[in-house]
Amino acid sequence: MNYKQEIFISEKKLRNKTIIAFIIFILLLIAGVFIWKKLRHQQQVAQSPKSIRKVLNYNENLFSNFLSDEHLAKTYPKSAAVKNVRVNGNIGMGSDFDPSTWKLQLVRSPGDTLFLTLDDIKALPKTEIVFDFKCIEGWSQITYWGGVKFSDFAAKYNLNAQTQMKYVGLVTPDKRYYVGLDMPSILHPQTILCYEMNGKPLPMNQGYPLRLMTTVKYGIKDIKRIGTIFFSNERPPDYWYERGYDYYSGL
Ligand SMILES: Nc1nc2c(c(=O)[nH]1)N[C@H]1C(S)=C(S)[C@@H](COP(=O)(O)O)O[C@H]1N2
Ligand SMILES: [Mo]
Repeated sequence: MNYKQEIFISEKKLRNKTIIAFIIFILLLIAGVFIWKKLRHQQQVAQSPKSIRKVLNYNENLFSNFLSDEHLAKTYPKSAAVKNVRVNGNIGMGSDFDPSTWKLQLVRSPGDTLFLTLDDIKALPKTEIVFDFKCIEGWSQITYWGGVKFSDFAAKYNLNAQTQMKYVGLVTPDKRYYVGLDMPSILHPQTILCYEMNGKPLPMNQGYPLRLMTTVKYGIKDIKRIGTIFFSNERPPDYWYERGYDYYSGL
């Protein structure tokens, strides 16, 4: 090979390499555009209201199937419950109260109030629960309670229309302490109208004759000494909400 031939061959090689590199470049460009278009399409699908609705429906199902009914708070054996249950909060618990004349006022609608005795309530199926009670102030205790599931109570007193509403309000007989709960929380299988603690009637300072007990809220919602129960589509007044706490106070 002479000098000229050598230059010619290497020029040819170089040209071939350039062509191959160019083809690869074009192919990659096409692939890039293709992938980009595909991604953009997927994003548009994801952003369309229809698919957001789908995701929401999916979440809704997830919540109603897995959380509200199946999502039960951890429970404990009775032996794990403390004997000395802390007493916290005495608003609406004044001594001007005669338990012997107490009746629960169940306001089914304005002008339709049932007056129920403790025996009426005790006649319903009893539910017991041992769980870790939590006060919003930062302490907790494993405690043991007995009463009737609010949902059983609602079934017994034909509260079908009432439980279609959004909220329940509960008030002490002197109206000084009051709470509002969203309907799913009051109908939760671990929410009870409670008349026993540690297998005995509620002590006076813990809400005798009847208090609320729920695993889905902080203790502020567990109103002691219930006088009246009513239903509403508006948020019922709530003592601690009025003082800056979260209305739902959920756990
Ligand atoms: N009537 C009434 N119920 C009440 C209160 C209250 O001050 N008055 N305090 C609440 C708070 S903040 C807590 S933590 C629990 C405490 O219940 P216990 O005293 O049985 O421990 O009751 C709740 N129910
Ligand atoms: Mo509390």
